[in-house]
Amino acid sequence: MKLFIKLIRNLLGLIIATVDILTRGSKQKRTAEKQQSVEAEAQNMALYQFFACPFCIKTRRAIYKLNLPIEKRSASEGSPFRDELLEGGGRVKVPCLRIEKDGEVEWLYESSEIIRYLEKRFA
Ligand SMILES: N[C@@H](CCC(=O)N[C@@H](CS)C(=O)NCC(=O)O)C(=O)O
Repeated sequence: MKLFIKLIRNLLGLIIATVDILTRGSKQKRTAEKQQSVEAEAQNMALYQFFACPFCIKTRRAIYKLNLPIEKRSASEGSPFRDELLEGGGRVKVPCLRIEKDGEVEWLYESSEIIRYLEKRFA
């Protein structure tokens, strides 16, 4: 039964992820100079996520729209990034945005918080 529920969840996630890719529209446009500086800032971030998680899809959609090349790290079972997330952030819950700034590392959980943070910083 547990396996069946997991299968249905993954299937739904896959459908949502596909619909998202087909409907996400255009990316934010910036001058070449501004885009370059945004890309440099994005290098100090990484999104820990599951491919089919609806909260991760929502967050990836916002990242796409904001035109941010943030690295995506799968936190699925067996991935070394899962242990990294647990050690650094304290729990395996996705999405989680790892932000490195001025030598400090912040682990930001909650899709709405992550999107709010990115929109405030980059929109
Ligand atoms: N309110 C959270 C929900 C995140 C969430 O429930 N993520 C699930 C995957 S879809 C998860 O990480 N579950 C693992 C756990 O809670 O231990 C958000 O918006 O980010």
